[in-house]
Amino acid sequence: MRVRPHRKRPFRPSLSKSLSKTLSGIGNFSAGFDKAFDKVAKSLSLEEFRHDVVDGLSRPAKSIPCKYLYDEAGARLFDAICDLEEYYPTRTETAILRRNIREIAALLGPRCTLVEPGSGAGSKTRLLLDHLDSPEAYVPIDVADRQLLECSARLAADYPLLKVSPVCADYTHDFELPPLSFGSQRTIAVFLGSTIGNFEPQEAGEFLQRLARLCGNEGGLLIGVDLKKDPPILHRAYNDAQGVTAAFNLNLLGRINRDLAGRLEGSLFRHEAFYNERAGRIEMHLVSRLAQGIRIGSDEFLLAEGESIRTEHSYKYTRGEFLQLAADAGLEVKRCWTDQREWFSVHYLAPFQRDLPAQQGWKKSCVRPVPKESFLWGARFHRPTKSEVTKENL
Ligand code: AVI
Repeated sequence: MRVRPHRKRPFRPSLSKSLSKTLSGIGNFSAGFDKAFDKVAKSLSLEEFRHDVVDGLSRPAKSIPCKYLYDEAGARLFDAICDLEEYYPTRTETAILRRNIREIAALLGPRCTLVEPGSGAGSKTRLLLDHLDSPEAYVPIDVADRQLLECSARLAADYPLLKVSPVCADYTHDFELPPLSFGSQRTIAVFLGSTIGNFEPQEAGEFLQRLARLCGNEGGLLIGVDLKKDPPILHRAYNDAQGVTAAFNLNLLGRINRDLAGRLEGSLFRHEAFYNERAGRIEMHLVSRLAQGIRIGSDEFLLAEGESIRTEHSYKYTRGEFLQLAADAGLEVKRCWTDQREWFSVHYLAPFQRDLPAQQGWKKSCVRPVPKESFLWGARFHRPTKSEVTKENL
């Protein structure tokens, strides 16, 4: 329950002007690194952070958007999660990429520009860059500005022929991209790590549409998707024995204290993550150990004992569900690779219609007619007909 009434402001900033910062050290990034770093503004303003936290805590079911888990400490903790024995997605996806890298490189084609929202530590990018035929440019996009710039500097040094153009932005909003006319043949969006699962299904569809527009008719999208599996495996992955995921979750409280003059006591919360089978998602929460009042600047909220703040959803898909999500966004699954246990999948998607003028991007008209509809997770999904589900794309 929220104690002090707070005036709700209509707050929908266009990040394209105010918050996203594009660096321009293309081609010689490492030399201008320090200067460039100074020039980068925080990609998420404190004002927006405060608004989202206050808004989320004012709701009957309290929540904070999961993007705020990734400050510098959060990004490092997430990297540590990726190395955990229990957290299978990173390992499994990397193995899929390694096993199929030649075929992937052939599909992506020569002289492409890679655009990678949420580029993080960028380790899988190197695997791609090592195998692609003369990649032209790499555009990593991330909110964790220091990590983004450090990785970009290292890549620029290691791949001297590659134009590296980092963009510090919250890719869940519209953001400004550097001109993508690097002389490359096509734009390929890379969205690995199953981050698509952190969007609500409807948002995931909208995000895929934006990526489709970004890539245009000649381009494509390489995306990693975590698959539905036995709940105990999922439970272990988000409740590791060393407590790294718990630290990652609880770190959000420290960030609120630091950036928003919050007064939250970490020891009064516990990490909780469970698989919600009906919704097909892992839910991560911070649960209050006792009834308490929490202050964030001048706002105060009451939490009952056991009441939780939801900090993340991580949706898991079947291959058919993801095929449908992509189809609704105007994208066709050209190829899908998976591991033997079918725990994880990597898809190569391309727009359905290849004859639209470049830059025109996705249009309603290029989505297949919807013969049947079903309702899953409250979002509209098109159930593919038999003829759409070919062996090749499943
Ligand atoms: C980034 N994302 C795909 C991770 C996931 O699995 O949903 C974030 C994460 N949260 C807890 N562990 C990992």
